[in-house]
Amino acid sequence: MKLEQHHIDTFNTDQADAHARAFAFTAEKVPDIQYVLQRLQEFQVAIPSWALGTGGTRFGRFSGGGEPRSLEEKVEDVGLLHALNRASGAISLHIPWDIPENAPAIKALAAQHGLRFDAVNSNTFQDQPGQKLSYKFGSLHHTDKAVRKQAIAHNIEVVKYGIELGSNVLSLWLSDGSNFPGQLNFREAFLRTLESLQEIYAALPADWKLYIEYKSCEPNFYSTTIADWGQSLMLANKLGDKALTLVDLGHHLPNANIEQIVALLLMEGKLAGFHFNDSKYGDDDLTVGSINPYQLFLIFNELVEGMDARGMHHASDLGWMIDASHNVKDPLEDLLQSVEAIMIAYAQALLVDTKALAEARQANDVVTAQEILQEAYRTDVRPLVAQARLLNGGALQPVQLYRRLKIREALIKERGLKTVATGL
Ligand SMILES: [Mn+2]
Repeated sequence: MKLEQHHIDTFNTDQADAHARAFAFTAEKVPDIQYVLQRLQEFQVAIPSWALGTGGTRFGRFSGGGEPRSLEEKVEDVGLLHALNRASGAISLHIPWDIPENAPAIKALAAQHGLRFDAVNSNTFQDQPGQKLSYKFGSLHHTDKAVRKQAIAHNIEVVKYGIELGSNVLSLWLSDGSNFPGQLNFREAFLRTLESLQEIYAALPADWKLYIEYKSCEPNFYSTTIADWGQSLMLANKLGDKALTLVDLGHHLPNANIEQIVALLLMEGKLAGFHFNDSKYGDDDLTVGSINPYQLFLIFNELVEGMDARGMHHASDLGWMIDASHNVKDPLEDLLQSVEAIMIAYAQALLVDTKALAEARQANDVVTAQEILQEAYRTDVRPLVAQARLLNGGALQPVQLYRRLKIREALIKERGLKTVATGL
């Protein structure tokens, strides 16, 4: 299904007066409102193809109905999100869950919805039907060279699909690790991983990048071969300029200071971008901003400051993607909430009085420094985000309109109640 622009326009007209009052109230306090609106209008967050279906846990999976049955339907779902919020203009594919059989046709379909293809993701954390060798004991770090070769070949094949789709990033996450002390020689596992990555890196086209994601634990419970940003950065530095460290918010040990990690990776020119989600305990894959919105704001504050210091373009010089899974929510509603939370945190970061903050820091005026950050964080920027969306042709209230138009009901009618999208 495809949304008609008149549905959005009619809905916006109904809300126009209330929105205009709220926008005027906030905008009046923003010194350069045009700058903020332009940045918000440009900012796009990629939607992963695996987040469009209801996810499960190791205990079970409860599908919600109307889930996309094919890659084409996944593109249509992201098209719906983008029509509503005008900030979801890219889709990130996971191979082999979503193999583009006919790349020109899928590219054309995406273009119809105003979408481009973001990073392509490889998968060596599970065995596929008919696969010759198993990844039970890892992939790129495996003790058996034949398994490593198979995993390397898979990554190079993913790049090939990406080239057909117009992507220019291979995003890589390994579940490689160990479950028990003694199982693995850490140093040798790391060096085997490096050697495998060198082969993949050598196969990258000149204009491509390799994002190396890290994760502290799970599915392995004793060690992960790329466990933290230091280990990822070591690999990225050894590989070369095209290799960068990807930060997934849920992949840290509890209470890690992620904003500090981000600031330093950015300073080194080694930050690839983000996988957004939220968590309370571990890699919980919760809706962005649902647990710790202040942390999200502090991260964006470092991103904006750090990118400005390096003269980077906020929207296009880092990779922005959601990486989450939804057990109990309608995935499309969840993604709308997640993108909204990201836009809110970004808008708040754009409001920080950086000059006053630098002065307060120089003078060691701790109270003023904290006040400046919290002043921005406590500003209700939702009308600014809504105004940017309105200017882009999106809906003032995407979730409300999604429900009013009964989009999920229409998708269930079209696709059936018992559809299960590929993914975890
Ligand atoms: Mn991730």
